[in-house]
Amino acid sequence: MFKSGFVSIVGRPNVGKSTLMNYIMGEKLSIVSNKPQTTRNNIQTIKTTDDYQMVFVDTPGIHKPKHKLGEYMVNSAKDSTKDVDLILFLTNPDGELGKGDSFILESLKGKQCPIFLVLNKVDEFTQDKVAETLSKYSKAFEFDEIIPISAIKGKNVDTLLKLMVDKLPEGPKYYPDDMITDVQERFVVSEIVREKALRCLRDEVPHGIAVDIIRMKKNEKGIYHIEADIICEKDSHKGIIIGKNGAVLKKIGETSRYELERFLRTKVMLKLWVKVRKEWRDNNNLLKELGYKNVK
Ligand SMILES: Nc1nc2c(ncn2[C@@H]2O[C@H](COP(=O)(O)OP(=O)(O)OP(=O)(O)O)[C@@H](O)[C@H]2O)c(=O)[nH]1
Ligand SMILES: [Mg+2]
Repeated sequence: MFKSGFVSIVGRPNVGKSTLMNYIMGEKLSIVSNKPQTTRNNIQTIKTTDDYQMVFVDTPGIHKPKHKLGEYMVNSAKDSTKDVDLILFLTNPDGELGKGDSFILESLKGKQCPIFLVLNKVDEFTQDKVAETLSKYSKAFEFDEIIPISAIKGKNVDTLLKLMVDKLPEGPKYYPDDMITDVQERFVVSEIVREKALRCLRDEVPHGIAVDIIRMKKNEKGIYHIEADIICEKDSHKGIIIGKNGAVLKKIGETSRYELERFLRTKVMLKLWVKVRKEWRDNNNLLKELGYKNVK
């Protein structure tokens, strides 16, 4: 019997949703950073084996939105839980059940599909905290399974995967065997640059940046020429992104190029510019241009 189904991964920002999906896929398809609100779109990846096909939806962290981009992100995450076969609710075992998680759990009440509680980052917390968290969460919501894991170390992820496969219904192959994601190459390229920028920047800037690929062309020698704008909200941010003597921008460029070459499996020439677009996160037209589709 062949099994298949859709699995949505939801939770607050920064709990490790993208890290978990990448680990299960064995490939980095969704960007990761230690800053909250890293993922901005639902990113679908597909794992196909002889026995099953699982389609994962990595989602933006659910938070209180402060601008249109935030609303788009939270709506995307919530939409992902409609019509799926399984929901993984991720959180961290810090012993608390705060407002953010209560809000998400409230929105999951009444869903027909199984819901797992996945306590990620057990490597960072004591056994006591894990136990305390388990008891608080299992009182607040009736989960179908509860699994403590470490997505970064892969601890217990095999067990989680087995439990997930158990819950999958019998079904067809929705996608061809060799398809691992539904996102376009150009999107991954812009995300790689955004991730490197997030990682090179101080806390006040990251939420306010976007990356726009303005050119991406392979020449006859197989070398990719890529040009991209890093868009920020303020002149002062532009200065920070460029850095003293261009040092920060250079580092963003170098680290991006390294990963882009691995991803595209060829040499890459990368040019980056920094542009200021005041309040772009509240500008519908700019949001659409930047690929945040269906902004209301
Ligand atoms: N110690 C530890 N850190 C982890 C683990 N999983 C993820 N992280 C770290 O937590 C941070 C956030 O990880 P992400 O995967 O980007 O989290 P996310 O839930 O996708 O975040 P958003 O996209 O912002 O909603 C990164 O610095 C990860 O390296 C884990 O199991 N243990
Ligand atoms: Mg993420």
